[in-house]
Amino acid sequence: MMKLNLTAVTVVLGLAAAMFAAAAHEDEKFSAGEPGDPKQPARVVKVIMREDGKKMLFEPAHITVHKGEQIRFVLNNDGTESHEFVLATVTENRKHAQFMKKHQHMEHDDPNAKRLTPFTEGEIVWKFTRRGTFEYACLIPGHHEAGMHGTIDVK
Ligand SMILES: [Cu+2]
Repeated sequence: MMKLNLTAVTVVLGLAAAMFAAAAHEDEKFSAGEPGDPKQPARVVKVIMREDGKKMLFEPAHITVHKGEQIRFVLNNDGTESHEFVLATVTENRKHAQFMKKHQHMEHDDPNAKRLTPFTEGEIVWKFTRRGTFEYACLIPGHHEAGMHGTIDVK
């Protein structure tokens, strides 16, 4: 009887933790702006993801855009590992990176993020509606630390 109760409590706690984790991930706000409209004109910005020895990087690592501008990010993974491009504030990306360390299976399918396997290309259309400094980063564990981040200044 005692054992049964403990099992039930464990299951309930586990379920609650999983629900909380899912909610935390889905409740993302897009501080960097909003998903773009692919039918509207957009300035194309090419971003390459690759490794260089022990380093991992984005090229370019700095982009300037104007408030209200829509950008079509054309992402190319020229590396030999999977990489991702996650657009958010620095704080949001740090929190998200911590979350991903605990949930390594997690893959992004959000409008502000794209994961690419080696030698593939992808796109994100994004409208920058707020001034400020935002970040694009690869949140795969170890990649940010290896240098995989860049900044976007919205003026
Ligand atoms: Cu990466």
